[in-house]
Amino acid sequence: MNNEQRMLVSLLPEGADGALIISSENKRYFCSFPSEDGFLLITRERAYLLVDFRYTEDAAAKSDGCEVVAFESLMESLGGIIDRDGLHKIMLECSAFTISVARPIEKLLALYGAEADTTGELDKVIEKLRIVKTTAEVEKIMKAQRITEQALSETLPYVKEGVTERELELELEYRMKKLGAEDVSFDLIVITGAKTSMPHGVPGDNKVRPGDFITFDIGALYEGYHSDMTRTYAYGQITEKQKRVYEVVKTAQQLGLDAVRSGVRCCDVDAAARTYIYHAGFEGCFGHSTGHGVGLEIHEAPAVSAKNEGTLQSGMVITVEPGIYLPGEFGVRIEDTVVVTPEGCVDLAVLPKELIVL
Ligand SMILES: [Mn+2]
Repeated sequence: MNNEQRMLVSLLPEGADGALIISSENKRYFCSFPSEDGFLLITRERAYLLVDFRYTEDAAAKSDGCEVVAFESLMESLGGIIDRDGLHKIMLECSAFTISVARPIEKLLALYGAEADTTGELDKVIEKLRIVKTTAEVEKIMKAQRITEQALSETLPYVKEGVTERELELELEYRMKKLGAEDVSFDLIVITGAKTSMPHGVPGDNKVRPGDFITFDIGALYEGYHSDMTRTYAYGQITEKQKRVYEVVKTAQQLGLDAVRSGVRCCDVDAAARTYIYHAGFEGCFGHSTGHGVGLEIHEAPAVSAKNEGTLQSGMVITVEPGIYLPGEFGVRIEDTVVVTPEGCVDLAVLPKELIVL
């Protein structure tokens, strides 16, 4: 067993004999092998990674702290372990199981006089472990961030009148992968002109035109870890209103960053950015939360939102990304990913945030 597995076991409630994990992110977290199919069963004594023939060789080479079990029938194989190890209560990773998989497992366990815990308690335990990152995890997020910024720097010279959002998006993806990313972190957002008022607009055939804002909300995936960053640039001459909105967002984002420190409530970081935007006359134009955790998933705990009264802890990795969106006109968002520290935070993004006219 490895350290992560032992930590999980130490947090299992009394009476639980093991945890059945199905998501590739959590398999990666607990045994370094993110297979899409099969299960990772972590008991109090040992861990089993159940994989089929397609993955056995790779799993044996890359997995950590577990016994690789090659199965022909997943259910028979799982049943055999439950029976042999005398397991009575197994907690399921509820957020990852579909009903069509969970029901047969409950039936299987019942055959051996065992039961499944489907309360979601295991998900809470795992969240508690994953919410604070180790140095090794932060290094991977930082590497993903370096790739993202390098790719964006290499792509900016391609921003010219007539180039499309899709072309810029492809250029970014190509460069990220060439720089060592295993994938993009999410469907990259590269939007121009009036479409920048849509926080999650999809790149299309819009061509860059003078007077446009261009928003890049982008990230790379590196060894399973995500990065997340947004920069908004101007192309050609923009209006006074555009400049003012940009400055309001930039200041709000800095106020959000300034509020980050271990012990501070997430809702207070949200409020620091939000209040400034609202007081500047843009109430109703910032309809998403200020940030979110980043790690093996692009959006994970903690939510940096008005509703979350939980406090930040050192080692959490979160985004600070306020925006102002004016439908039919334009939008601006600026986002950094930061590591929470006792004194404040370490900003993983280094690209400037002053208004840049391309
Ligand atoms: Mn984000």
